[in-house]
Amino acid sequence: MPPRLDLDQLSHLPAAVVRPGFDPRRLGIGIVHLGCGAFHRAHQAMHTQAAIAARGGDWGIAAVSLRGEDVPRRLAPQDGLYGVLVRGPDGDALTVVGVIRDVIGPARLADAIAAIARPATRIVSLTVTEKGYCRDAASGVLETAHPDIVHDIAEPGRPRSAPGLIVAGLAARRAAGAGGLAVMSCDNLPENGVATARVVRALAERQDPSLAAWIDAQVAFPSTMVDRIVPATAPADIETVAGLLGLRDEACVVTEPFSQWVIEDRFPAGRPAWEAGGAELVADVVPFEHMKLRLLNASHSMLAYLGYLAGHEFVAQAIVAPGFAPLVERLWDEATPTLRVPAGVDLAAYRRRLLARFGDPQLRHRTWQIAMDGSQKLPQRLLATIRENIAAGRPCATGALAVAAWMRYVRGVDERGNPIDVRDPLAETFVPLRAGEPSTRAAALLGIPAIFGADLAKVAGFAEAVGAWLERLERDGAAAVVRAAAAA
Ligand code: CS2
Repeated sequence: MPPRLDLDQLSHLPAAVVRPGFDPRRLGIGIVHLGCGAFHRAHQAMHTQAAIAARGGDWGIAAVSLRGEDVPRRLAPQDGLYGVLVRGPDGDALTVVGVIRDVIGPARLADAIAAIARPATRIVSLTVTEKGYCRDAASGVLETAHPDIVHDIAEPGRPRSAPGLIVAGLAARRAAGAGGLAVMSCDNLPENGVATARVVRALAERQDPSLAAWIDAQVAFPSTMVDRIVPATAPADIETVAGLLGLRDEACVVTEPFSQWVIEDRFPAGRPAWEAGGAELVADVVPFEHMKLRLLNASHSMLAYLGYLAGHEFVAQAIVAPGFAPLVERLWDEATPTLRVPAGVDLAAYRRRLLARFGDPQLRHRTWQIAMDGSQKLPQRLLATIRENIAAGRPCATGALAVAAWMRYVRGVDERGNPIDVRDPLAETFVPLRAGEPSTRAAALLGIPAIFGADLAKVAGFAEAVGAWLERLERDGAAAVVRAAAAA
């Protein structure tokens, strides 16, 4: 077996491998990042590496893994180094990333709190997925009954949740007199800065109202739009990267050439020169977030549910199956009137590019992976558009089909009678709603306020439309429904 990638190996890498462009040993830590999954490693970490290579600065990252020791176990023996394999039409490019300078697992969370309190730390960023915010997905309010939040209120010094860790870190920072900083969400939530501020502030208020006031005065919560498709790393990817590196890399990621990062420029204690690392710094991120969530992520979720049900393991298989691409276009047509298209964006070109990205056969992106946590994703991806269209008297039939596809999926059994591994924080809530006629089930699921709010179940005709799609999905199967819906 080849030796492991680490700092000592950095000067002996094959010539074709791109190196960090600075000496990782001499890079100080300026960012504490929560959630060190494949997406962070292929997106913010790479842009930050490019910014440091171009303009310098001690913007190394202390990466915190809240959920488990798997990522620390992979990264720590490699001194935080890992490879990003970008697979493009013109071939593969492998970059070794060296910005992660510390890797902190759940066993060392006291070190994460201390890292947030250090004066040299100027940004806390996070990619903890939608459910990591412990909020009611429909209203955005902190879920005070969430077991991790209950725990963090009882034991604020030993947090389990992302909001709990941020509050504990900020409390320590205030006590240390280290001043304010920016807390930057990089998750797929609209106005993710505002969303983060809401849960952090609500939790701080419970613990110490003076801390909440300090946060209001000292901490900025810039919003961001992030976009790069990064499937979970598969064992075959680790083998491919080992072949290219001549070294074993247990933390590598494989991704597409496309990457976009739009950042609201509010950083009271400074930031890396991300504009030199491929990011766009803007005053208003909201139009970018809506465009991305309501086009890319909305169609991704629809493709995930319908694609999985029709027997497609990967997005690239679903998108070329009969009817799927035209149906995606219909969903985008419904979403388009709700968008404020950002200046300089050509929507038709954006949509063409999205279809090409979905169809990239080198990206083995599982429909099952995207189908996960639907209860946390539907509101901002599909339901916001549906609500706006209903209010304006515009059609939303394709959106209703996407919702019905989610309902069919969470029934937990596929079209061949095999069980579906439904992963969702609300999975227990769906179980009792699995029986009965499609129309009854649709109405019952629409009655979950944490997903659909109090309004959607009551909108005249919407429950019926969803119920009718659900009935067709159960009678005819997803492939036939997609074909028919695309041709109608
Ligand atoms: C996907 C996203 O898993 C999902 O829900 O829709 O992770 C998607 O790949 C990214 O947002 C692309 O930027």
